[in-house]
Amino acid sequence: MTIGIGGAGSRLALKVDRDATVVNVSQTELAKSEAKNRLLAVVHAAQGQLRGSRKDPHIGESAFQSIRQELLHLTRGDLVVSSTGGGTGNGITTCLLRELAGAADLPVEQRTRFALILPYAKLEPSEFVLNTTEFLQGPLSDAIDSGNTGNIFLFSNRLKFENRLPEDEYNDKLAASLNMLLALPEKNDALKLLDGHIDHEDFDLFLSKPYFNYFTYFHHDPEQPFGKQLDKHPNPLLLPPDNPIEALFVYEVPEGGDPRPFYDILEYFAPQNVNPVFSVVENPKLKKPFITLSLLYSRKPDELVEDFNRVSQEHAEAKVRKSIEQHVNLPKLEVNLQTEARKMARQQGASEDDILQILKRLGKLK
Ligand SMILES: Nc1nc2c(ncn2[C@@H]2O[C@H](COP(=O)(O)OP(=O)(O)OP(=O)(O)O)[C@@H](O)[C@H]2O)c(=O)[nH]1
Ligand SMILES: [Mg+2]
Repeated sequence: MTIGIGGAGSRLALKVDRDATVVNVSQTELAKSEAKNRLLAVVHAAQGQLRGSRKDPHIGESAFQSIRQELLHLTRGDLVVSSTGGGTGNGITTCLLRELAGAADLPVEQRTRFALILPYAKLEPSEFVLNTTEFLQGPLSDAIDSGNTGNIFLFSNRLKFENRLPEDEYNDKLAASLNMLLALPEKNDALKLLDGHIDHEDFDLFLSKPYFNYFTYFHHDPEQPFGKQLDKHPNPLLLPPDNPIEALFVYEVPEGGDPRPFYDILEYFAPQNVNPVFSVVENPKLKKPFITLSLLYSRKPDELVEDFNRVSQEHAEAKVRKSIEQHVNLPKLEVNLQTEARKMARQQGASEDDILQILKRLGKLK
């Protein structure tokens, strides 16, 4: 089952899985949710209970205690969906990650996967960016290092802001994309197998590794080099990947289609020392081959944070520039050096002419 934490996490989790459990500190938000399964985390400050944690992760963290046992139980082996910018999702997920970092080695089937929604630093409030930076650097990094998490999906809100998409529509896109990947085992079951093999266990094993997961899918053109096609068809909803450590793909060919181009894909990965897990299946509904590819990569959270800091720094500078231009009319300072020098000389009781001459000799005055 899927667990959605906080506002964004809950909305997306329900789109990924209609039976998802949603978690919030805000009674108001929980009451609005269509979820059948809702879990209220209790905050001691009365305001938080009604208004959420208002971007303060400490409130989410303190509320975690009230649901600790239940949440740990619910999330084992499942998918947690949360944003990293706000207070509730960030705070509660932080505590979950700390628990994982401190736990003894967890068996594969108990590892939690995380789908995280990162803010678009260029256009979102700086609190969201700061919360995210701390989250990536601290709890996420420690949990990954402990080896106790499953895959981590880093979704970005970039496209939502750049294309001005309504939130609901964007959530539909994110959910549809993630479900393309998560539905692969069922797809494999339903279609005729031509080569390779991925069963549910292989797939679960892949998803339970403590790496970032980047995936994309596109119609494959057997005439074109695979790397070029991969570059041409990124998944714009996810942060771009680093060099892959592992890969998994399902290659679908139309009825009677040629399954052999999948060798090109294996060849593409060979120099990178990656041996993909794969299956080749026949899909009678297709006219052209189609590939769904997932890459596991490891990226130092520091590097992620650096990207974030760079963008948010530019963002902050641009904001300051803009507000200066808009609100502050700085009088043009026209300093006449000769007048200033005379003034200084008078103040110091020196001869004005002597000072001017010295300055002229030094080339400071014309
Ligand atoms: N894709 C997507 N992003 C969202 C949605 N709602 C909020 N966000 C993003 O999530 C971040 C804010 O986190 P929320 O999930 O609203 O916050 P929360 O976890 O409920 O915490 P508080 O409201 O601060 O208590 C920002 O980066 C928003 O742009 C949503 O429905 N979809
Ligand atoms: Mg909220």
